[in-house]
Formats: sequence, structure tokens, C-alpha cells
Amino acid sequence: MEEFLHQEFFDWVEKAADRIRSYGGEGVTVVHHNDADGLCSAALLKKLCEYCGFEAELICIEKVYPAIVEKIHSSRDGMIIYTDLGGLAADMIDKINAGKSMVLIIDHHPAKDIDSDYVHVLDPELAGISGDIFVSASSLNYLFFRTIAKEEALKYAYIAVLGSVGDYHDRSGGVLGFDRYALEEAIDAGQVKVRFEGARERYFITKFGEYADVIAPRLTTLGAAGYQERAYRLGIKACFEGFDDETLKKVEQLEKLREEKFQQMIERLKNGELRIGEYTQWFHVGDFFYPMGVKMVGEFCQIIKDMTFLKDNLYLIGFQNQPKFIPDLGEIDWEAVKVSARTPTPLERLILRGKMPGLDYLIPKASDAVGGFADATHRVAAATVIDKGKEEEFIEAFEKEVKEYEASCG
Ligand SMILES: [Mn+2]
Repeated sequence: MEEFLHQEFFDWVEKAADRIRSYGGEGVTVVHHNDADGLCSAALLKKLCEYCGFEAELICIEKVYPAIVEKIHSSRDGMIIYTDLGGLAADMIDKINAGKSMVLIIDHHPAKDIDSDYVHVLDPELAGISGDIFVSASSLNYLFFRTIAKEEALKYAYIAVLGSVGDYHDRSGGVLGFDRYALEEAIDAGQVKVRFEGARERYFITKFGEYADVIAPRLTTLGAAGYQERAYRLGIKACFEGFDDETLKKVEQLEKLREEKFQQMIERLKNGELRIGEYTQWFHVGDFFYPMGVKMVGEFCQIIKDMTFLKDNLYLIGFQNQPKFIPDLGEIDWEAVKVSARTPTPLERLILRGKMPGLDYLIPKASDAVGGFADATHRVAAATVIDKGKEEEFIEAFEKEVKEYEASCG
């Protein structure tokens, strides 16, 4: 069974690679996520495009949303690749694309496959392999790259390791599956050394003289906290050249900004801004985290989820206003709100044991109910974007889904 899945998966990668091989255009637009895995994915695809002789334009976005897809597809020609996002949005992208561009979605989040001549989804989830555990988007892009140009791809195997660690795929002690496959190749190429600390592996990136778990959070800081000022570009550059003083200073400055904003927000929640429902506890940061990106509300939820002022049996949901300005695209005509959800550890255990529904189930459902677009969803961490003004309705839909799940499980 195992081998069958792997073979089928490699066949899929091969098929996706054919799309690039037979591409007759000159330019490729790479639309990527703004966390470490997304930046590493962009870095790998940029190299791949260069190798193939295509001009690559990188567009960093925080979320796939119709207004953004419309803007991209109406203003860019040629092939468009979405990576580390888009898996669940294939249908929407296909409709907006309307046969204009060849589109590849290279994602590792849960995905919906579609039957289209123009939009193709490469996602391990569709081959029955968990993209949350065994394949980061970076590892997937590495495999993709490797299928097209093995020797060239091998030079950048360590970038796949950075992306996997960025998505915490080493959380059980070390990376697994296809992430490990990329790791082994990086080790063989002398790019990574594995160090053991108790039951945990750490990956030392020889080129930079630092651990992957030190570098990856910096990339995420540049991409997420530095989103509005395009600091992700420094991050992508650092994937190849390492961190110079200017980049390190930027990371430090952004970390400080985040720390201050988060502390102030915690005080506000303690002082009455936290709303309590039957299954949820939630809050709205409005524009308070600006100019940091909307990934901040997710990071904030992650940091506070086990703090004692919260209830450990309730899903934690945070909202943050989506700025109208997308750095690589300009002004977008939308009124949108980012939604992030996390689970306190005791609730997380119940979800992992199947006693309570996971966020990968609840968030898409609640999101659909208010016409939103869930994208990056995992069992204990998920996000979506909805229209401004639909926040309370979203919470109601979420609560209803939990209630129905509980009823059906007796
Ligand atoms: Mn990812």
C-alpha cells in the first residue's frame, strides 16, 4: 500500500513536470505564501524558472481570495503557479481564469481536485499522503524541481529542509516521509548535518553555520511581520545568500514590533475584549496589528492558546482586518477579514483522538456558510478569509457545526 501511494504520487509529480516542460511561453508568475515554507517554495521555483529560461515574477500573498486572483489573472499573461496555498481554491481559480492561463497549484494543504484543462493541482493530499506530516510545500517543490533538473535541484535541497522545519514538520522529533527524502539528499550533498538533542533531531545548515530551526522563524518573521514592507524579499534572498547585517537588523526590529503589539493585545483581552461562546472564545484585533501582515493574528492565537486567562476546552478564534493594499499587486477592492483558529492543548488532544472535530473540518464548513474561502487548514490550526461584517455569523456557523458533530457522535 505504502509503495503504491508513493508511486502514484511520483507519477503525479511527473505529470505536473510535463506542464513546465511543454510550456511555450516566456514568463511564469509564482504566487506564494508569506511564511518560511512559502518563501522557500518561492526560492525553489525561482531557481527552477531560471534554469528553464523563464522570467519569474514572484507575488507574495497572505491568502487566496477571489479579488486577489482576479487581479493577478487580469494583469498577468503566461503560466501562473500557486504554491503553499490554493489547494482548496482550485475551483475558484479555474472559474476566474476562464481558460486564459495555464495554472499549476503546488500545495500540501488539503485540496480539492478539479477536472480542468487549464488548472492542475499537485498535492500529496490527493494521493492519500498527509501534507501536514510528510510533505512541506518546499519539499514538494523540491521534488518537482528534481523531476525536471535533478543535478540543479540537488544544489538547493537544504531549502526544502528549511521549509519543512518552518512548517514544524520536525515536531515529532524529526522530519518524515518526503520531507525526510529531501533531508537525506541535503545530507548527502553536505548541506545539512543532523545533530541529536535527546529525542529530537536538529538540522545544521552548513552553508549558513546555523540551525534550520533558527533560520526558518526568521524567514517567517520577514514574510509575516514584514509583509506590508515586502521584507519577504530579503527572506528569499537569504535562502541563497544567508543573513547579512541589514537583514538580521530587520528581523530584530520586526520581532520587537510584534512583541509590543502582542503584549498590548493580551492586556486588552484580559480586560474584557475576549468573547465567550458555547464552544468558542474569540476576539477581533481590527487594524491594531498593522503594518504587520494578517498572519499575525494566527501567530498571536498560537502564542496565547494555553495562557491561563483562556478556557482550555474552547476553540480559540481571532479576526484581523485585511489591508486593502497587497504589496506586489497594489490596491484591491475588498472588505475582508482574516480568521485564524487554534486549539488549547487539552482540546487538541481530544481532536487528535477523534473525540472533537478538527479545525480542518470546522473552518471550511463555517467559512462556506458565510461565503468565505478557507485555504490553509490543519486539524489544530486553520485560517480563512471572510467578508467584513460576517464575523458574528461565522462564529454562529462554527458553533452549529461543533454541535452537530457532537450530536452525530452521540
Ligand atoms: Mn506550508
